[in-house]
Amino acid sequence: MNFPPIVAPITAVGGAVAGIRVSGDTAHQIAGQVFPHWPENPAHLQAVYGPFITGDDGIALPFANQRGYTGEPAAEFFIHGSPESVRQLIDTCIQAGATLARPGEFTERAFLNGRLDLAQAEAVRDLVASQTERQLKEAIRQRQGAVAKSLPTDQIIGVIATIEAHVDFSEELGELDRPALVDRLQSAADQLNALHQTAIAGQLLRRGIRIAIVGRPNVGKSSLLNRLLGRDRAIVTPIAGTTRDSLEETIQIAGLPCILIDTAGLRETEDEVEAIGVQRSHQAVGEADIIWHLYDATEGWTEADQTIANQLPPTAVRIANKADLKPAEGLAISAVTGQGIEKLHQEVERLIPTGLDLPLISDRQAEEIKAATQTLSEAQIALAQDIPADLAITFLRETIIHLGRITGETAEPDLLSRIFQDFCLGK
Ligand SMILES: Nc1nc2c(ncn2[C@@H]2O[C@H](COP(=O)(O)OP(=O)(O)O)[C@@H](O)[C@H]2O)c(=O)[nH]1
Ligand SMILES: [Mg+2]
Repeated sequence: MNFPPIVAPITAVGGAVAGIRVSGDTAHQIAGQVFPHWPENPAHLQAVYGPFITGDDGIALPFANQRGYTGEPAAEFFIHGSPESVRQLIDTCIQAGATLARPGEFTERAFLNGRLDLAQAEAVRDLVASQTERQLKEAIRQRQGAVAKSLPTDQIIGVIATIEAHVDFSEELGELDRPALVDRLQSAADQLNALHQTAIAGQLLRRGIRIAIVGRPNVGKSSLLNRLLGRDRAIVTPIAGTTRDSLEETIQIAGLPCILIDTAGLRETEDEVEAIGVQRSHQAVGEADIIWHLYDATEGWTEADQTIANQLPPTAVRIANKADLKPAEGLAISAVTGQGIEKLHQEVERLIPTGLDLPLISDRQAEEIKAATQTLSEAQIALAQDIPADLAITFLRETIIHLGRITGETAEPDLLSRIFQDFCLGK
């Protein structure tokens, strides 16, 4: 294939060291022009230290054809992290024949060169963006190919082959065993359904779990937020109504990304500013994945707490706070001493259980799986009834096309460019 050389920084601005990658058919020649110590026959991954023609010094790292990230001959340079030094080296590479890479172009090349499938390429983006333990773990698993492995593509292709053989050699092979094929397709359908069910957890893992902390004034909502954050973000006072606006903080709970929302409370109020806060609280509750309804253990469950509970969905979790002052039934915690807080961690973990065999798919992948499930079931219907087998083949081919869009085998160019556009420069 013909891949003109491209160049871009691969590290973010602000570090002590900066990395730059050149990739393409003539990457090694370009490296030779900007780095005089570049070896005549560079060995894969054999780093060389020396000066660049820009004046800065650093390390040049060769990648042999089909061995590096992009699958093309490539070179990576590590120099001092000065933005000016980076700019000069990139300019020099451009003068030597490279063009500046588009965002995502390195990964796009890796895909075009067969180093990654499309789901793996998307996982690279997730991997780089991951900020919590579970996000990282899931992105690594998907970058290793977990999505493609979980698709029943081969099973479906097997069924297509069986039907085609019978269409072509109907005399030799006899009647098509339609019920057996419907069964084989059902196991593929079950697999697709199971995979589709991971999409909700996948979405939560990518966007973060929204947790609204609600309750009447002074029950300790802000104190709980501060306890979970490990620092004093929200103002805590013994005067009711101090948190007039909702506060949002992103933290990691049980390795999961969580957006905690300390609401202003849900009480009726004459104060105009507080009223806006109350309005926002209702919105936060509506958008939340988890609602923690705090009440004061020293006062017990009061009528005012019940009034709030009546405005909440039944999924809201009742939590007795200030359990250090008075023991309470059910889920009891203390925002001050930290007792019982680990039970809240478990509440969060339930949304994205650990140890799932299947990858947590993205919304895009879920859409294709849904479409694939649809055409697969039409193929089953066609086979179950006395409809010519060609129609079933048509539906099964459509199914394969939908699944192929997940891995990129059947992805149209505009789908590819849409996906790679989402990447940052240097990816
Ligand atoms: N002893 C004890 N006091 C608490 C606890 N949580 C909050 N408080 C106190 O209760 C008061 C109100 O807390 P705050 O977090 O501002 O309540 P909010 O209005 O619901 O946000 C403050 O004086 C806190 O120090 C707790 O678990 N134990
Ligand atoms: Mg508060």
